Amino acid sequence: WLSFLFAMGMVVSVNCQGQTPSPKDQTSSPNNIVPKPVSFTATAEKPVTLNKHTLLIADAPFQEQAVYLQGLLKDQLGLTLEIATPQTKIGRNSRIVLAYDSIEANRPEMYWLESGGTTVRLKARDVTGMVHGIQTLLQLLPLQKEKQVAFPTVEVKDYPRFAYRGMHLDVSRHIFPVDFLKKYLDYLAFHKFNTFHWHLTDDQGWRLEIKSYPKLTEVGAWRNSTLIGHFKDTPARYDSTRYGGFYTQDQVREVVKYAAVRGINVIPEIDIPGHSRAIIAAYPEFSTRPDTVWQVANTWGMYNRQNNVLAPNPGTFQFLKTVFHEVADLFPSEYIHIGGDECSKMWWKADPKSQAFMKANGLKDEKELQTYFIKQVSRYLAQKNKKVIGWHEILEGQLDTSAVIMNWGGAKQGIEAAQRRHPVIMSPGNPLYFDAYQSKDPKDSLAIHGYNPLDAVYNFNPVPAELEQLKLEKYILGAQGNVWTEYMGYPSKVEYMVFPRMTALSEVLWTQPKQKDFSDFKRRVRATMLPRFAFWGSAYFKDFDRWT
Ligand code: TNX
Repeated sequence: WLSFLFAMGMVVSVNCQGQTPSPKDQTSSPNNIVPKPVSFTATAEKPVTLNKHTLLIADAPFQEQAVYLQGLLKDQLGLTLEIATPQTKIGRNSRIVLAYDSIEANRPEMYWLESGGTTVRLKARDVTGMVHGIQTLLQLLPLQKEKQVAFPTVEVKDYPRFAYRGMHLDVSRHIFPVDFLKKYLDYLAFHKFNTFHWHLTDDQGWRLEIKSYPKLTEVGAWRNSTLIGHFKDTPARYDSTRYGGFYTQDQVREVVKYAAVRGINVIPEIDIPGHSRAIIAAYPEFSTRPDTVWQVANTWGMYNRQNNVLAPNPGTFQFLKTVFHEVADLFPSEYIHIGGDECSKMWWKADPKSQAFMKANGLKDEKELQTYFIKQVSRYLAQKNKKVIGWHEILEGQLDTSAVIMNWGGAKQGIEAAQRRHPVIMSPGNPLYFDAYQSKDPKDSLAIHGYNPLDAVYNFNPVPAELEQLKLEKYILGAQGNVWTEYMGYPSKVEYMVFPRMTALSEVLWTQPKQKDFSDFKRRVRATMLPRFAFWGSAYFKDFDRWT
C-alpha cells in the first residue's frame, strides 16, 4: 500500500493547449447533455426555483437515491435539501420528486424528467433509470455554490440504446484504493453506464480476500517489482520493491453496495485457467510443476514461456469450486466473469499428469481441456444460480449457449459468437482498450498499445453490418471499455487515460445512432464535461482536438 500511496502523489504529464476550464465555465443547457438524450424539449416558461427550502420527495423504491441526490446537490450547489417523510408539511415549497412509474416508463432504465411551476419530477420504473434521470438533472444545474437556482422548464424522455454498458478496471497490474474505486463508480454513474467489470486477479497479483485459501492474498497479492517510469520517451523502469495489496471481503461489500445505490452492477472477474500465476505462487500444488516455487509475476505480458496455468487435478477443482462459491456469495451479480483468455497450452502438453487426465476424460486436445475447466466452473456457479461471462477464447470448445461472450478481438469473433447463439458484449481492443495512446505526441504519458484517439471510440459501432444482414443483432448486449493498468500506477493516470474516451463510449452505448454527431459531441465535452472534470478534480486528456 505504501508504494501506491507514494505513486498517487504523482501527476500525469498532459499536453495543455489553451485555457483549462474551471467548474464555473459550465453552461447548463438541455442542448449540452452528455450522453445525448432520446428527446428533450425546453420551453420558455418560468423556471422552477430551487433553494434551501426545496424538498426532496421520493417514493419507496427510491429512498436511497434521494439520499444520493441530496449528497450530489450539496456538493454541486452547496444546498442541503431536506428529504420529506410522510410527516413533512409540504406547503408551497418547491420540490424535486422521485416518482415510481411502471405504466408510462415501460422500457428498462428509462426515465422521464418534467419540470414546471414548483416541481421538478423524475419518473422511472427501476433504480437504474432513476439514477440516469438524476445525472441529467445535475447537468441542468450550475456547477458552483448558489443560494438559489432557476431550474429550466423541460421535458426529457430518455432510455439507452444498449442494455449492457460497461467499464472495466484491472486492479491486478496496479491496485487502487477503495476511495478511488468509489470515484470511478461515480464517473460510471454520471455517464449512465450500468456495469463495472472488476478484473480482480491476474499473473501480477490476486486482489480478493478468500477466507478458505488465505495464501491467495498472503502470498499471491505481492510481487517484487514496482513500476517507476511512466513516460513514452523514457523506457518503462522498475525497481525491486515489494508491491501489492488486496481488498477484504468487507471492502468488497462496501464497493458493491456503493455501486448498487448508483444503479451499477459489479461483475467480478476471476481469470482462469490461464493468467493464474498468482494462484500457483500461493499454491504450487495447483500447477503442473508442484515442486517449483513460483513467484507472482514481476513483469507484464502473456507469460507464455513462464508457467501460469492451472493443472487439472482434484485439488485444483476443489479449489475452484470453493473460490467461486465464495465469490458468488459476495457479489449479487447474476453473471460472474471467469476469464478464459490467453491460456497457454504448452504446460499441459509438457505435463504427463495433465495428458493422463485428458485421456481419462476423453478430451482430445488442450483446447478441450480448457473448455473442461470452463464447464466445471460454470457448473459450480450454476449451483449458486450464477451464469458465466468469458473472453472469446472460451468458444474454442463446445459450450452451452448460456455463457455470455466478451469479445476482445475484432468483429469476426463477435459475429462467430452470435452465430453460435451466444449473447455478446463487444469489447474489441481496437478501439475499446483505453490503455492505448490518445495522441502521437512523443512526450505523452506511457501507454501499452498503439494509437486509439477519441473519434475512433466515438465512431465505433457495436453492431457490425454483417450481423445485421444475418439478422443476429439481438445477440449484441452492448459493449465495454477496458482499462488494463500495466502502465497506470496511480488514480490520476487512470483518469487521464479514460477521459474523455469513456464519455465517447457512453454516447455510443446510450444515444440513438441518428442523433450522434462527433463535432457536436466535442462541443458538449467542452461545454459541460471539461468543467465537470475540473469540478471532480480529475485528470483528463486535454488535447483531443489536435488529434481528431
Ligand atoms: C490482453 S485481452 C489481456 C490483458 C492485458 C491486455 C493489455 C485480454 C483478455 N487480456 O491481460 O492486460 O491485453 O492491453
